[in-house]
Amino acid sequence: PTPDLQRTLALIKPDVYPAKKEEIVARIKQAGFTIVKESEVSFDKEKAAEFYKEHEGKGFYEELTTWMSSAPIYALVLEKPAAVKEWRNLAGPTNSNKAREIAPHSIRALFGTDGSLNAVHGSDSPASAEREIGVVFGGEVAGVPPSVLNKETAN
Ligand code: DGI
Repeated sequence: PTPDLQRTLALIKPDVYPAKKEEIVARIKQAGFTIVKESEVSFDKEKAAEFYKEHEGKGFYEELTTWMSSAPIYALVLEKPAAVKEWRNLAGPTNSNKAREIAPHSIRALFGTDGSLNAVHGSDSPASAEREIGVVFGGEVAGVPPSVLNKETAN
């Protein structure tokens, strides 16, 4: 049977990019993800607002979108069975201080600062992953991984 291969979006945020990029990418590979696509990207304010539109109106939205458009970031499309959940587990809790308490080996525990400067982003559902990959890279790498389609037609 075909494993439930999924894609998710990872971002290495301005607090740790570029300084910690190689260490973080090494952990991603170590955890068994395939990197389908990767690139430095720069969000302008409009792109950051589109990316984080679910948070529009919240107290931290202005600060978040200003920060994420203030410097280059590094974006990766990761593929693995259950990639969405697996990458969020490796990233750790949103707040890096909480991460250090309950997930000390997570990326946010190791590289993040606090509840807003937290090193990495991970999509929170397959639907979010598809939308976010589209926002960052355009449509061509979003959606069902071709490897799943290939396996389904091959077997
Ligand atoms: O999916 P996550 O990145 O773990 O968390 P999220 O989608 O709820 O929030 C997106 C980002 O916004 C998060 O990585 C950091 C920031 N953020 C979330 N909640 C707060 C926050 N920033 C501040 N300052 N305060 C918050 O309560």
